[in-house]
Amino acid sequence: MKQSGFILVAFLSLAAAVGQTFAQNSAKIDRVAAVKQVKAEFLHAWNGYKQYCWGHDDLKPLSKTCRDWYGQSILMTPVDSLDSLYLLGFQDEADKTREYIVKNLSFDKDISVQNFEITIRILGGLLSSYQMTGDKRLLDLADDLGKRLLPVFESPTGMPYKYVNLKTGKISGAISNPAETGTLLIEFGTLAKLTGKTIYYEKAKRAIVETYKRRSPIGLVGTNINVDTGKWTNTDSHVSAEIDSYYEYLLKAAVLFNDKECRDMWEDSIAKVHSYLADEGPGMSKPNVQGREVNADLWYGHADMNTGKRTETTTGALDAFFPGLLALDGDLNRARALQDSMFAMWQANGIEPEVYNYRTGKVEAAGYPLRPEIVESTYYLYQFTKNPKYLAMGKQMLDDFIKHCRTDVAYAGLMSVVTKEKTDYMHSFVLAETFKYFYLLFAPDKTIDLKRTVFNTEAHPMMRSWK
Ligand code: DMJ
Repeated sequence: MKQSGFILVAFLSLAAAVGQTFAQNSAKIDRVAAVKQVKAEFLHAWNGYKQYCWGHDDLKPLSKTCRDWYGQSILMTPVDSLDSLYLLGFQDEADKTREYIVKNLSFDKDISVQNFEITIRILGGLLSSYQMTGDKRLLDLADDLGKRLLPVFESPTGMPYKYVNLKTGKISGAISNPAETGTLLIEFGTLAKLTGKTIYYEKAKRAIVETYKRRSPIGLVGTNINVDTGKWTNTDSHVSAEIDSYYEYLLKAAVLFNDKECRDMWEDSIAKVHSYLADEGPGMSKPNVQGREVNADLWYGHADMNTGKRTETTTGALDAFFPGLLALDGDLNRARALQDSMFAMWQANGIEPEVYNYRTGKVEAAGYPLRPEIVESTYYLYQFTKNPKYLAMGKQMLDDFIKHCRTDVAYAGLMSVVTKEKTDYMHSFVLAETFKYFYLLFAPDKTIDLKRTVFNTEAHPMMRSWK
């Protein structure tokens, strides 16, 4: 357990009271029934993708048309979904999908892809499915992909360019961000361990170290950085989009690879995040848009990375990974308090927005593209506390998710959490992550051994199968 200040202790009792009331008001959750429900809904979404877009990257569930990210398919949804199919127990479907992937997926394509997205979704998906099945063809695909992505690291700083052409190796995109320069080590490191090719580990490790090295004198990182010059082009610091999973991978690389340097970078960084980004204490929140009080007193906002001065009091759906990360680190006091805040943000509109101002209670970006982070945190909180309150929280989220986002053929994001108007897109992470974390929350406690397994940021489980 980490240190907590006086203020933290004071408001935690309030947050705990809120949590208790919620737990008391919640009927006991029937986990077996919830698992059944999650599996049925996962299948509904998967079948919709299959019916309308099999072989393409993603389904557009309202128009029932398809989207390929780069004009030709790299089987985004099948690869991203494969380990979920296995984990949720759809063995036959998974085996058929695996055969399809192995026969049809080729990276010998003249397309310029985004290294970060391809790494977390495709490389991560291939590696976890390889570990689940032992099918060496998946590891060969991962190795081929890894080799084609390697040119991204050839910048003067060692931090990766954003894009690379899979056929020619041509790189582009010098203005990047910590999430894209620092969210690679779990996948490249695992690839190194499984193939014996240490270069993968070395390149991704250097990228995260070089990002850390450029932290400000007060220990924060900004939003955008030029990988050619190493200079920041946007000094806004936070735990949200473009930075979030940089912090996630500092801790997770320490856990998965027992990497002491990553552990030290994490310890140093997280202390600075608490110092400069946390807003804590009673009375933090204003009444929400529907006029109800938001009972939560720990939030993480934005500050300038050089001065530490608060710039925004906004959070959102992406930030909701943070309670789970704190729980993984053993910081359960903050994790519990922040999870209560995030759930309050969810409850404000019956589903969470992309950007929420916790001082004013205003929704500042109303979309909800079916993000998983809050469910992920609920899963970690339950695993590390065994408090049934988190099962009840998760069930509420599941019911809201189904109510507002289900369509006749699959699931659709929301244009606005206020109006609940839908948008014509189902990201592959719905099957890779959102349903997986719902499933794991309600599944038997030991389904995943969190001592040996780390989830990459796309929820692909990487198992420490090496010494
Ligand atoms: C996913 O692709 C990953 O979780 C990533 O880290 C953030 N964005 C989406 C889900 O919201």
